[in-house]
Amino acid sequence: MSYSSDNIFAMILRGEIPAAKVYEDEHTLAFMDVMPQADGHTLVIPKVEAENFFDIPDESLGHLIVTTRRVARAVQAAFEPDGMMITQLNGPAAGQSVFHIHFHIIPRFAGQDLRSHGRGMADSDLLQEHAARIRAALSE
Ligand code: DGP
Repeated sequence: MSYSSDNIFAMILRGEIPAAKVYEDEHTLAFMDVMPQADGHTLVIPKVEAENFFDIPDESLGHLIVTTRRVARAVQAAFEPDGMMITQLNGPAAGQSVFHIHFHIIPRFAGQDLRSHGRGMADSDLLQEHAARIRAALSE
């Protein structure tokens, strides 16, 4: 499959649909997952057109992983989870549903199961509140 620019994350990058943004720079964008598997579930995407881990250029992957760690540190500070999952899915068989590469940052709380992947829309005010908490931690 080759990259298609009509995916939902490309639309967010173009400003065609809204997102609760937490961080943006020249190469990357981070925003709240609209179907969070846990509170604080954040997505990080590159601005380059790439479908998955295999077709993203090395340099862009470098920017993407550095931003992912930066945002993950802020999520850690904002939500104080017991652990943190950083995941990245490639292909429908692996569960990928949006074909613009992204890393998931998913806080894990002891004894708390994850909510289902890609199901159940969160309240948009709550997502904005969570994004504000992460942005505050980023600027500390
Ligand atoms: P994956 O299945 O790994 O491709 O993850 C895609 C994630 O994107 C999934 O957790 C749900 C989330 N998602 C789907 N549509 C939207 C959207 O329109 N906005 C936001 N913020 N997240 C979305």
